[in-house]
Amino acid sequence: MTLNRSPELATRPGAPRLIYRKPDVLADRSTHYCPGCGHGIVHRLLAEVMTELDLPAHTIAVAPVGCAVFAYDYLNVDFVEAPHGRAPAVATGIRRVRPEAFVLTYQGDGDLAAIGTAEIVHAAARGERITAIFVNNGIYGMTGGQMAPTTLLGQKTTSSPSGRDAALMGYPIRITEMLAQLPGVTYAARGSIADAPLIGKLKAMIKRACLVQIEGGGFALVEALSNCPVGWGMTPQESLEHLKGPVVEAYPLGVIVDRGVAVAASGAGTAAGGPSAAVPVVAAEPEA
Ligand SMILES: Cc1ncc(C[n+]2csc(CCOP(=O)(O)OP(=O)(O)O)c2C)c(N)n1
Ligand code: SF4
Ligand SMILES: [Mg+2]
Repeated sequence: MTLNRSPELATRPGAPRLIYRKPDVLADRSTHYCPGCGHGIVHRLLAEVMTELDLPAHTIAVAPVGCAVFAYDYLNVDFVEAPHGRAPAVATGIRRVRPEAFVLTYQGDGDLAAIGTAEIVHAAARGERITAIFVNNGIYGMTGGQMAPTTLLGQKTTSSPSGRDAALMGYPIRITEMLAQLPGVTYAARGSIADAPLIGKLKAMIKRACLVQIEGGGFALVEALSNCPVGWGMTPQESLEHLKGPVVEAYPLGVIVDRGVAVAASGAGTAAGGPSAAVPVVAAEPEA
């Protein structure tokens, strides 16, 4: 489809109207993600929010190990690649030496809720002024679909071929609720990529989590319930239905805590300072 590129075309009766444009911060390249994978949706939302808040030039992001390891190829911002699970520790170091930067972490559930449990808990407890994006697809996608701490009871994976059995393998962890109890956490919310309205709400959560950092708050976390059609053995469409059914029953959507920036800014972990001169301060918008 040809889109409007000139005022002359724009005024022509019946001319196509531009209603969406890919943010420049989203790299112009095809991705390695499997068809229907939710990681790409989360990348796009991050690109949109960072653009709307004028953040790309101020951002230092930390990429995970897992399927999103190549996030640095898709988002045109400065990136550091962290060893598996260590993104919050690497981000803490960045925060210490670059107090003016906008610091973003991106992690999967194997990364954040298994191998990196210690790092995420202590970064949250310290109230690090970091925006953390947690993509929970309930599985180790990259390595062949093994069970993660977030895997549902009864879910079949390559390491739980008969289904996750609580007696043998324990219960799923709602790590966002666990972290939300810590006073260093200014904001914690869970959204989903399952359909367009939910994607809109997820975007509003990501925006709020970015604004918390811009305005000098503490740790801000957004969990995005996502799919892994390949690891789940489903079609992309089936995986979205599954997300809207059993997954959301186990992981309820919504804002879990929002302590407000003023409260967190006086607490521990915000010694790096309030809003930086280099990062623009933007008023919060209501949820989509
Ligand atoms: C220290 C270490 N242990 C294990 C691995 C192997 N490994 C790479 S990715 C991965 C799982 C990633 O799962 P998740 O974080 O949920 O990301 P997804 O691929 O599902 O998005 C594992 C176990 C590794 N790279 N480094
Ligand atoms: S294995 Fe799963 S998480 Fe990884 S790219 Fe494919 S669908 Fe996405
Ligand atoms: Mg995963």
